[in-house]
Amino acid sequence: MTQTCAGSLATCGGYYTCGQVICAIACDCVCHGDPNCDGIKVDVLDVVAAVGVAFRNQPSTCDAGCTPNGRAERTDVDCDGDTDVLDVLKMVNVAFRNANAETEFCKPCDTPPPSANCP
Ligand SMILES: [Ca+2]
Ligand SMILES: [Ca+2]
Repeated sequence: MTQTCAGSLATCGGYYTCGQVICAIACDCVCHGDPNCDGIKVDVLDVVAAVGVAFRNQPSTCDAGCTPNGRAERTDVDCDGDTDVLDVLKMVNVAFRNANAETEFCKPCDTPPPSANCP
């Protein structure tokens, strides 16, 4: 994915690799939708983790280098900036109803979520 570079190399920070005009996004979201980051996306442990964030005040697990906005929640699989019942439903669909994580989940690299829970 490429994105027009807004400014100088400094503006791009650690997230973009800047050319003169184009920034290539070095996006690494391997744990998105996989809160325990065991490479299995999604199983019951991931669903339990998302339920904890959505309903039990558990802190979000955030990853840097995963969105132009800075950090993204692993359990915010619809990229609206928060982990709630909709994210839990999407994860349940992938874990137990044969939904495809590729189509069910948003891509934080392409759709930068606001990062209110990931300061
Ligand atoms: Ca997992
Ligand atoms: Ca969400």
